[in-house]
Amino acid sequence: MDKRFLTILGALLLGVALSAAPARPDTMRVLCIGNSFTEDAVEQNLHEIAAADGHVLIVGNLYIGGCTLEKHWRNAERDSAAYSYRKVGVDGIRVKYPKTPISTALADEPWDVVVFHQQSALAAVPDSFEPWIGNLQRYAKARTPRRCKQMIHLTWAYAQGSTNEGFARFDHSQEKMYEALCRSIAAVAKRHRLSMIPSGTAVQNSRHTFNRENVTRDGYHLHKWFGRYLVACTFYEALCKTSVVGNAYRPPHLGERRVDIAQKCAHAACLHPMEVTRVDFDNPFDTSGGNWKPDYINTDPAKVLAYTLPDALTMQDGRKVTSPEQWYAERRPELLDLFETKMYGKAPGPIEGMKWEIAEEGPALDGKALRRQVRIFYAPHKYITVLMYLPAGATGPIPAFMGMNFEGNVTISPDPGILYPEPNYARGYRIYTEPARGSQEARWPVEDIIARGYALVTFHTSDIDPDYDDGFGNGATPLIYREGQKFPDPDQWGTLSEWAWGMSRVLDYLEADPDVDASRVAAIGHSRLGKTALLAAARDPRFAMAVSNDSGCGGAALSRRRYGETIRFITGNFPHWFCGNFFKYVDNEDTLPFDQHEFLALIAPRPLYVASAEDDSWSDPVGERLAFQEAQKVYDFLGLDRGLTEYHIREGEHELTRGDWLRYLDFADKHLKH
Ligand code: GTR
Repeated sequence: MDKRFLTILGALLLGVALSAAPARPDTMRVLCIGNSFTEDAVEQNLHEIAAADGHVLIVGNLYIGGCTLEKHWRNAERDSAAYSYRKVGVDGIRVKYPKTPISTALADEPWDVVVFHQQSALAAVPDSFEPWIGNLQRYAKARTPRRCKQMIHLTWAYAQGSTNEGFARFDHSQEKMYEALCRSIAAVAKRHRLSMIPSGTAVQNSRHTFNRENVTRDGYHLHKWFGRYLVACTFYEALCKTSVVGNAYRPPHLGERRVDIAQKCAHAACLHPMEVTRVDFDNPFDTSGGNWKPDYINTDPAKVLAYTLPDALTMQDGRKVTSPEQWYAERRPELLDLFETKMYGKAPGPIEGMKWEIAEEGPALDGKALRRQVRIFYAPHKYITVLMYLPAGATGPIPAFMGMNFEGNVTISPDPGILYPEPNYARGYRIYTEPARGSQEARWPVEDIIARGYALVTFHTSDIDPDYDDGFGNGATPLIYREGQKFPDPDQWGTLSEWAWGMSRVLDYLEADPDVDASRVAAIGHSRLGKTALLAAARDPRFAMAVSNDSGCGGAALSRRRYGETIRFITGNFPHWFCGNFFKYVDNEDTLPFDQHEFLALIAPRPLYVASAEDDSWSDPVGERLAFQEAQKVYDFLGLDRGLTEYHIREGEHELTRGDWLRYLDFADKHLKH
């Protein structure tokens, strides 16, 4: 039957106007019989990538979430109008046609390619394809032009730690799932003479090349910018047989480096569809190993470029700060506002009527401590699980150290009483299994802390915002959104600011905890969490003290020194940490209206401890010390005692050690003990 007639018939049946593309010889028409993985793969970017190379790609996706091949076949057999048919037309605009049967979509265009997609966990099970794939092939063949090619989608393995039920089939192992997918799809492709779109390998390439966490957004669906672009690149190259490397299309919100990585990983997958390739890319800092190329990053003290620091005691309008009162009333608020709007992003205030519940309490550490675990609800279904250790038998409210942890409360001590997060709550982040218990113990000398009469208060970053670039959709991020807003404004919070806000919410709780004196709480943190502790204390004057351990770039280190980690690298590796305005200062440090010495000065008049490590050149120990010394000048100007500020540099690497803690405890003894 004439295809145009069928199209018109289909359109009439749907009551909408589906239209065949004008016949340009280089037009390619691809129809997917798919599901949500297909939605991630082809409904965005693909048309644009092809257009950048001068191709016209018409893309159709017959969508049912989680659809299996068996169900596709049943739907075909009954001609059931079960699909949301999405079509990206010649103009690149995506239109959704509800309640469409497969037959109508097959008749909608003279398709050049039909791609079959199995449900993501079943795709690794060859038996699950039979006899459905053969039936569907025949069904499609009878309704498409003779030249129409048929393909199969090699989908991707889930993120390690994914809570998708299908993951159990692979013992929750990403590698096992990937290998099973390859075996299964290769066998099906051979048996049914299908060629393959190796998305699963592209995803795996990227995991091995760059960052294991960044490809998916919830543990199995693709990250909205990076993962989707990566897989669209793979489709493009597999369909159009043109290398995607160097393609000029730029998806929203992806830096050049991740575009480069995605293109190369997709290309490598098309060249070697069944093996993982770790691609070379222009990566000055290898996030997996910490090796950076010296030509990109300066770690040579002799090569530090000249710079002039802004004067902490000069207002933006050029006026000199002439009195401590003026500092507190004018300059400090001005600086805080600049740091909030140009670097970290503004956070909302406290949560009205915030609720909490004691989830667990009991003796711990051989009776030396009382362990208390508290859930603090900051949004419906969102809460922080705070883990506290208090010296057993403490009488009266005591001072405390509050610091977030990187990998979950269970990692800070082998104490078997520490609660695991509820599985669904940790969705899409790392898996919490028994072996993780105590894995970060060396950073948390709990016994020393309680023996010295302090409470330790800690919680996991993920409870506020998981530490990966998810497209600003998860964690506390959406709390600030107006209706319809999907992305923070350029001056609204990034993850560091969210975490700091979370520390303040925990302090809200401590104000109600009778055993802790909330007016004597030190904010402490290592590295990215050192940046966070400084921000929390800068913003929230209730914190009585701040401790920055190796906080480096974006923490205690001067940005203008461009030594070790720079704004370019930190925003490239962690685009979610800062607010949008901060990106203006990439390679443009001299135009910053402040530098980090002024960030440290925001802690005054409270005690401030900054620490560095000799071998931690990535954090620029010299830049940390210089910033500290400049901040001290503000303390001096304010007439504050020199004992309120302390700095140390110790031998060794980027780490928070017991030795560091012992010094912080000594310092706290001077300031937080009555
Ligand atoms: C590094 C990052 C640093 C620091 C560190 C950490 O990869 O470049 O800014 O935050 O991570 O938090 O351990």
